[in-house]
Amino acid sequence: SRSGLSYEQRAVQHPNPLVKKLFAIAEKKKTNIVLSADLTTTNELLDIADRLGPHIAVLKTHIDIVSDFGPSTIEGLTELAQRHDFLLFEDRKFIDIGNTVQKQYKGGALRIHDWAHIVNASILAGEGIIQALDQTIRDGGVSERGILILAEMTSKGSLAVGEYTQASVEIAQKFPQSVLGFVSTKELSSHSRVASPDEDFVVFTTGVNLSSKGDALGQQYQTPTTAIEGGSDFLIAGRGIYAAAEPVTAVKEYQQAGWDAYQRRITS
Ligand code: S5P
Repeated sequence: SRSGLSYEQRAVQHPNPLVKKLFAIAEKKKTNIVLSADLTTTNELLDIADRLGPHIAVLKTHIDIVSDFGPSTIEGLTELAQRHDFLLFEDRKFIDIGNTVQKQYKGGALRIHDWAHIVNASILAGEGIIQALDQTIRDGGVSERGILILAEMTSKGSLAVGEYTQASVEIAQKFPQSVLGFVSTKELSSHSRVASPDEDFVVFTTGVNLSSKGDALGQQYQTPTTAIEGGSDFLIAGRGIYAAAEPVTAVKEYQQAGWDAYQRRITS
């Protein structure tokens, strides 16, 4: 792991062009925030993306919750991602057999591969799912596409622990061209039996909130500081930011907390 280096140093050393771009954005905008923009209409989604775009490195969508989804949703997101320099992450949580997942990724009404730089997948069904997504990425004719493996979950009673999490790491290591890293609550290199010294998987951590410990449906939160101290590289936050009375003020607080914690980690 290279979690003790600056984003700039990691950008220089990383072999994957999409990860290089992600680290370069973090360094330039001084942010490790991934906004979980769980808004349910195109207008609300694009409005929050435009207002908070300058403060985030990645915008994470659940595109299937947008009630009026259509071409203008994607055109708007793509235009804002370029204008404010952030990446798009569709939180699709692919989980099916490889053949089905390829269709869900490339086709359907959502055409996720066309517009989302990053997607995530679970390994419940075995490594074929990652093989399938990897194949689509390598044959897809579009550069800058990657996968995060959902190696843990933040919800109470999650079964993605122990050997399951370890298997997530081992499958990631077999597909280094397209697996960028993990969605997990902490750094996972200790779960690997065969970590190579120059691998640098990126850790995205969800369940991040500055003022709440959880919700009524099992979500469990930690703070930006504890997440970064635990080895997280990018903080995924949703309601803590977009549902705040002043989302712009809130995103700046998360941005500062996440950035300061990362600087402390790499200088200590
Ligand atoms: O383990 C997980 C993985 C994910 S991707 N726990 C999560 O909460 N998520 C997602 O992160 C979830 O689907 C939601 O979009 C976001 C958390 O939102 P928040 O409002 O609780 O910050």
